[in-house]
Amino acid sequence: MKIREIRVIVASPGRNFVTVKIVTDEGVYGIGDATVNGREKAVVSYLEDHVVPCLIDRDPMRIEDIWQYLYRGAYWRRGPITMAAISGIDTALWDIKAKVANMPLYQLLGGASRTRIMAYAHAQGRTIEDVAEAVLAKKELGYVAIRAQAGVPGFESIYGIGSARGAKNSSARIKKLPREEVWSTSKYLAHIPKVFEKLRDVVGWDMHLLHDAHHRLTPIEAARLGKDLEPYRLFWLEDPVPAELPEGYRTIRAHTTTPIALGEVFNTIWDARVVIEEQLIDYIRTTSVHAGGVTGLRRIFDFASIYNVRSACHGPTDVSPVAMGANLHVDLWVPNFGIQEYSGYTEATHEMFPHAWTQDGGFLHPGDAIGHGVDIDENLAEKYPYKRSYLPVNRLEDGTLWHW
Ligand code: CS2
Ligand code: MG
Repeated sequence: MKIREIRVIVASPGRNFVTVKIVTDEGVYGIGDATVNGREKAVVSYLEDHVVPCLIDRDPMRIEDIWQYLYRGAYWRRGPITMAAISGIDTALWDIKAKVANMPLYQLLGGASRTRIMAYAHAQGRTIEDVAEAVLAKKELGYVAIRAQAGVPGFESIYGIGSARGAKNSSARIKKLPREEVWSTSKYLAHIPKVFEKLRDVVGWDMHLLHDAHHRLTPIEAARLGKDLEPYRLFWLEDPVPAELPEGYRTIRAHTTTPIALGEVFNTIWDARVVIEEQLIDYIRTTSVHAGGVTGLRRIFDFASIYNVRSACHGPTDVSPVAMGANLHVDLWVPNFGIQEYSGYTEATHEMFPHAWTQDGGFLHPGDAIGHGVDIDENLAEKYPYKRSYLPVNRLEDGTLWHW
């Protein structure tokens, strides 16, 4: 079997997605997600200009060799663009291999370790009452784990609660440039414990509550937040501190028993090494599209398993239904499974990516179709052309650029 053609499809059924389709000389094909939110075209060029020409006529069964060829062979290793390109190719190759083997991907990985996959939903609101209402609405849908994000009094727009009506620079939105938000760590730290106090009052204790700090704190601030949230027994506190300096997590760990989750911007096992090896985190949140496909993800989760760190694939709306499908196969197999993020898709996205994976209340399953079970409708994709779009940026009240 040989790789005959690789197509890179960019479409925007509500948001931009980059999808790789590898077609073999025997007609079997595979699909992979290669989306990097706000930098989509860089991955397209990396694939079309540099990767695709090297793979034509290669044997698609040699997944590991192709992974190593693209990782080691490029000399310039790691980084979100390179690794998303490798991820797209790798996931498509696993799809092909599982189709040839005539089995769902999770069988090829070693078979199911569980019957269903616990997912967490997002709930958000500007006021504490709004968040409580949003959490109850997700509970009604059958979720047993919910991430709660709240507005901070005095700020128009903040991470996780969407762009407010009055968001500062609406002219930026009209020009489709990054929106700018304002942030104050001290106001946030004073407010968030009150949010979770109220949420426990409202939903009780038989519900997993999660919170995402989106890399905005210093280690000692995160340690304080972890301590202040201890009475509310969070499932986790996510991304408290940027992980360029993983040693900072030692401070957090030394001060709080609130579980810590990290990894959505990690690309490789090397990014995750210190925090896993020193048991500084409880959940590793890498995802197939950003951490080297099924091959990369499996390697990270296996490594994490010997340090009591559990899996928690990143799964926001910018991780396409293709990567979601691949994640779910890994989730069903992985012995040290923790949880899967699921924040849903637009109807157009579901339609453009027909998928075998299913949702039942707060639980997901990859399905039993052969391969990873997700396809792309290329005719529909043509109807949704790429739209330039950016993530917001964040500034402190005095204008200093801060982490978004
Ligand atoms: C987030 C993401 O899902 C999450 O936990 O942190 O929404 C993240 O901001 C986006 O994926 C960035 O593209
Ligand atoms: Mg996050």
